[in-house]
Amino acid sequence: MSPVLDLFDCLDEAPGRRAEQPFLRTPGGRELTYGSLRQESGRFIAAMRRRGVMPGDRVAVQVDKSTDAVLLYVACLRMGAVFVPINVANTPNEVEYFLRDSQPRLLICRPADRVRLEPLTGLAAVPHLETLGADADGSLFELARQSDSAPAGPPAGTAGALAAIVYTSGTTGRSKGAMLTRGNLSSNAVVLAQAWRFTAGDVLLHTLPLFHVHGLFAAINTVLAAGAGLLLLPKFDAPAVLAHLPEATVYMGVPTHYTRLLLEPGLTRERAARMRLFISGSAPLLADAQQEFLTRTGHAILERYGMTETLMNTSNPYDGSRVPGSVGPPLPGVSVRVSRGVDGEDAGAEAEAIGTLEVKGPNVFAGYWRDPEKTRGEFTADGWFKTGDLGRIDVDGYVTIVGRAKDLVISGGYNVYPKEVETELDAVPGVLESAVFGVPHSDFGEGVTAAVVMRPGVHVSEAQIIAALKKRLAAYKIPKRIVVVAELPRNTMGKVQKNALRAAYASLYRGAD
Ligand code: MCA
Ligand code: AMP
Repeated sequence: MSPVLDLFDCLDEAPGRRAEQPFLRTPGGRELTYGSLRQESGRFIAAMRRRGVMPGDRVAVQVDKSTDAVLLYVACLRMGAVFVPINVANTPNEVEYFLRDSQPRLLICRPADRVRLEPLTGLAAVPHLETLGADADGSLFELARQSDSAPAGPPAGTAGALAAIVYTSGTTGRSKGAMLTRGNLSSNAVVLAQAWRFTAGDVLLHTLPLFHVHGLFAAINTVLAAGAGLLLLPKFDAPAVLAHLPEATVYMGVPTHYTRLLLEPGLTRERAARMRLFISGSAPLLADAQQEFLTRTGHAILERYGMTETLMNTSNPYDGSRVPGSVGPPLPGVSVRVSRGVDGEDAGAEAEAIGTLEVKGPNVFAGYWRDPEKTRGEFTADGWFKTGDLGRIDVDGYVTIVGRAKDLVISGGYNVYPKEVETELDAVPGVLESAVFGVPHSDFGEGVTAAVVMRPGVHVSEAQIIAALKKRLAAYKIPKRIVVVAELPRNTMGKVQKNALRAAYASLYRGAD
């Protein structure tokens, strides 16, 4: 593959890009052209420089989704700062860990969170705290408003320079910062824009959060790479999506978005008539949902497969067969192989063998922030990244994910690592031990579920345990149900048998969601 131009260094130089080309619009009436994207992000660059932010400095951001949040992201990338997005659902306890680990020069939070996050900046030695609201407000917004738009400066870096650190939990329960480079972001955006046939005439209806790879990189960077437009909604809401479909040409969502859209009688062929593409990812899309969507709208949802550490790996084709249940062939420049678990032992020759999927390509991250040991453990000796997903590749090169080797629950497109929840559960007074697992949930795909063993003679209610967890963990990680059991099922080695728990509680949410 030829080297890819840096997406952010050449923001306004892309072929065919004109300053008056629309970039972003909100239902509230905010509009940005590509010219004003450059101008307004330049004000955020100036504001951050006034707080001493230099290329390579981390900027941690926990703000509501808004036009200014997009401008701030673009500003960080243009000036070579390292963007560290934080889910707004994360509790101060979780945020403190991200700050201590990433050591940002600047933390930007919602105006209302300033009081509760200020003490953390002291604890984690973060030099500056500013705020950014969703309604053109906040101290950083004011600082930007009072600043002249600054140029990005010299090209921010080589393909290997760090662009973002995105935290992802792990099997040990401790979050790790995935280091994504400018080359990772640029190459993936260019490949996706081509694979999904984005043009300057496209409008992406954007309802995803801005603190994950899907809403941030797969969505916004692909739009930037094509010089296309965004219709930015503050969050996913099925009636709002239907209301705005006629103004858009592309939609990207997680399977829960599609299941919720299918519950709307207004989802019809006529509503979707102007759309050219619906894309799904982050979690498995059920073939039934795929089929029903096709019947209702005439559109075959295009499913793709990605990861925080690798950005997008595979995609069903734009032209050609979009196979329900498959995530499609590897994207151009990306290689995927099936390994049977021993480093370097490629099961590819044995057609359709199931094993762990391993990935190589310009999309694969540079490792975990300040954790070379963990990084080494996630790569094979011959340099492939171990995804922890189980899959097979058919004779036409299509990848199908059949399960996960990693202990992970995906709820509504959010990853929940059981170990992190178990650690907090075990710390609740009265709880002796716990096991967290996922079982089918018609809205979230999988529902986070816990089995707990209580200390003898102690009674703590499910509601009390949930209240204790909510102080520590983001709400989407909280088990939807906690069942009290006399003991956890274990194998002869003493290991908890989560399969047995998944089987025993498989119907827990049937009819209840
Ligand atoms: C919200 N809640 C959830 C979830 N979302 N519980 C479990 N799982 C969830 N995903 C809980 C809240 O904590 C709250 O609980 C209650 O539901 C209502 O919250 P609200 O914010 O109103 O929920 P919602 O608006 O209905 O959100 C559901 C959602 C959202 C729209 C599906 O979760 C979402 O936008 N998901 C997308 C996540 C995403 O972008 N993933 C990409 C990761 P309580 O009432 O108790 O407070 S990137 C990735 O995976 C890779 C790279 C890839 O391939 O893309
Ligand atoms: P994250 O760590 O949040 O980036 O989530 C990445 C994980 O989401 C992958 O390792 C897969 O397990 C899962 N995932 C993403 N896209 C898909 C998909 N289309 N089908 C099944 N699982 C997916």
